[in-house]
Order: sequence, then structure tokens, then C-alpha cells
Amino acid sequence: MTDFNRPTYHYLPAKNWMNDPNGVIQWKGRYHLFYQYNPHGANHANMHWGHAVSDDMAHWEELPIAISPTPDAPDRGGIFSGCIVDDEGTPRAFYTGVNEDYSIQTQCIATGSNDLVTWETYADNPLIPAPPVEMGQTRDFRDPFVWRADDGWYMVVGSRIEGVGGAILLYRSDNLTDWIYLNPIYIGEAARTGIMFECPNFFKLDDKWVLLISSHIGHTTGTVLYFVGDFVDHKFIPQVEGVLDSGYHYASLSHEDEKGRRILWAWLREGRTVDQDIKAGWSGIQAIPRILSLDSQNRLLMTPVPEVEILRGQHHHFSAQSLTDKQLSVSGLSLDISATFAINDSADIYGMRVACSPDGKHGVTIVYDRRIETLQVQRVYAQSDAEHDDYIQGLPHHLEGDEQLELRILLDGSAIEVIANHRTSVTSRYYPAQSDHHHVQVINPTVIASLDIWEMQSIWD
Ligand code: DQQ
Repeated sequence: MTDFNRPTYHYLPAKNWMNDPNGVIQWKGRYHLFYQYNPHGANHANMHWGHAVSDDMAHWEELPIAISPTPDAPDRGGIFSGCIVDDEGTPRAFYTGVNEDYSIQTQCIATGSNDLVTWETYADNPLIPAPPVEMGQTRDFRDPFVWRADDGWYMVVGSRIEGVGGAILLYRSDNLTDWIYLNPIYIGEAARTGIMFECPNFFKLDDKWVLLISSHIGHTTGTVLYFVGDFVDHKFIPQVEGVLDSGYHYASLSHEDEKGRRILWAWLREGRTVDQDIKAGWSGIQAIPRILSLDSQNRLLMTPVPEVEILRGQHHHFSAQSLTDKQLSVSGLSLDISATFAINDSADIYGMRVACSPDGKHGVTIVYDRRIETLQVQRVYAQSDAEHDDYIQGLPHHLEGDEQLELRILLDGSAIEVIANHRTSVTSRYYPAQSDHHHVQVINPTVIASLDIWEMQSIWD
């Protein structure tokens, strides 16, 4: 029986568990995606780096596992997240090597073959055996992100200060193997930004520096935060901060591609129990990559890469005049939706419903409420059950002056990526109970300025 909850145009391996993107790089023109992968099941264990390659960031080919744990080495318990850099033509991967119970987390290096298919871990790993003593703890120290500057190589690592909150630590090296600790570039407050920071990214965008952090805060199990500011004398001075995505989009990793675009990748977690994952035989997908930029207020903007548009099939266009009914003639669970709403005094709520049952009772409502200036994703199952998340997701979303509401919705099986006005993102997971729970509705046809829906082609055909 077809698993209609399984996405068809987001990347996931043929089977088993996948989480964070690791070491994404455009190498000799091709996009290589490495990721946290368990070759033995659809649960989080036995971490290896899986590998897939693409010419266009839309179609993927799964390749053999890239990096595996080495018995008796510091990575014997798993190859945790990291990145890849181009060391004058030699690919070098940085990752966190862990012991059996993850209580020892160390920063390690591996060198890749010219085609990035085979990797050799360094005999003298680890490069950095433990966090600085002033962290007051030794367990949480992971996810190296490395870049080259004019005066050498730099690395940031996620960690935490006992009793304080998450911390991002800055290191420097001349040769990629000998690293010196400099200072934290950001220290959070546990109550506001979470007790531990994972998967830091630190990069220049226009004339600013951007720090991305994955943290466990609030209701959800993961939120990606961003900070924009200046980087002077090894110190980061944040000026603007925001939430990059408050949904199931986690462990984001960015890189600059050969066109000079800053591309963002992320793991889309599941919103169901581990038993359900194991029953399905797969867990975790990769988000559609997004191009990052800054607006005039230095807020982070995100736009799905235009490459994904090659998957667009049949197109349905609706104008304000042609929309008379809430229920649309178009249906499906693989859709790319672009909608613009004219905000005016006649209506308080604006949005769409997808994955609706034929009677309209169950499905996902994506709604902007102008009274509370909030974007929400509301999931309704036939009956609330313990196997699927159904809490209401939301983020503040402020429209300026006469700005219209622009929604981009990428629906794919059980994945829903929602981005409002390129700057507010709430990613969700919803598992329709029947394959005909695929109807699309508009909440209020009279406020739609324009609506385009494309039926998306599978990347595996
Ligand atoms: N996932 C990895 C860690 C990272 C976490 C382990 C984030 O390296 O901190 O699979 O999802």
C-alpha cells in the first residue's frame, strides 16, 4: 500500500532514520548533502554520516554511507553533526565524535576522496577533546562549524555553561588540526534561549554577521534562532534577533554555493511517536533549501531555492474574481502554493486549509489573525490521539503599513513548510488518515488578491 504520508519531493533516504544535515557543500558543481543517519533502523541511534548528491537541489541520488564510527576511537559511539570545508582542493569534514553514552563529545576531522564518496578519519582525533573548564560541564560540546578568514581558520562549537544557558565557543587554527580556544561569541539565558545550543552557524551576509542557533525552548522540541550583528576582534555584537523557524525545522546548516548564494538546509523532524516511525520504516526529511538574505531592517529573509520550481507540474491560478467557493477544485498532498491576501477592515482572519477531509472537518489550517498579528498552524485529527502532535503552532507576524500577506506553502505528504512574507516561518508535520484527505480550501475567498497552486512532481519518478 502506498504510504501517502511519505514526502515525494523532499529528500529522504530509502529507509531508516535521518536527522541533521551535515557538511553541505557544492563540490565541482554538484550539491553534496551529508546527514545524520542510522543504517539499522528508523530511530535515533548508531549515528553515521549518510550522503546524497544532486545537480539541482531538487533531484537526489543516495550514495553509500560516508563516515562511520571507528572502534576504540573517540567517535566509537557515533559521528555527530558538523560541516565540510574546501582546504585548497582537499575536502575536510569536521564532526563531533561521541562515546557510547554520548557523555564524551569531542571535535574530530576526516579527509574525503576527490569525489567525496570515501572518507578517512584522522588517526590523531580528537582535535579538541573537551570544552573549556569555565563551562562548568563536560558533556555538551558539539556540532563544529568551520570557515576560512583572511587570517586563518575559525570554528564555532555549540555548548552550555552550567547554570547559565547555551554558549557558542570560538576557536582558531592555522592548519585545521591545531585549535586554540578564543572566547564565547554568544552566551544565552536558560529561561529565554534554552539551556544548550546546538548546530551553530556563523557567517557573513552582506556587511553583517549572522549567528544561527538550534535550541530547545518553549512548547516545541526545537527552535532555530538567529542573531544579526557585527563581528569585531573575535567578539560578536548582536543587533537584531529573531526566530528563524519555530516548527519542525531544526539543526539548520548553511553554506555558500558557487553562485555566491547563502543556502539554508534543515532537518524536518517527525510529529509522531517513535513507534509510528519504526512502523513506517523511515523518519526525518530534509527541508527544501532556502536562500537567506537580509532586509533593510537586517531581519533574516528566506526564499525556497528557485530550483525547486522545476518540479512544478499542473498550474492552477485563481484571481479574486474567479474565487467564489471556499473549497477549491484543486486537491493533492504534493503542492506548492503561493497566495497573496489583501489585508483590510472587512476581515480578521486570512489563510488556507490543506490536507482537508472531504467533509472539511479534519486537516491543517494556516491562518493569519490580524487582531493578534500572529501566524498559526492548527492541526485537527479525527480524534486527538497520543500518536500525533496536534498542538497549535504560532509566531508573531507583523505586517507594515499597507503590506499584503504573502504565504508560500510547500505541502508534501506529511510535511508543511509555511513562510509568510519571506520572514516568518512555521514548519509543521501532519499525517492525513486517508489519501483523500487532500482537499484545499481558502478561509475567506473575498480577501484573496491572487492564488497560484502547482501540483508537484515526485523527485523519484
Ligand atoms: N543532532 C546530532 C547532534 C546535534 C543534534 C546528533 C541536533 O550533533 O546536536 O544526531 O539535532
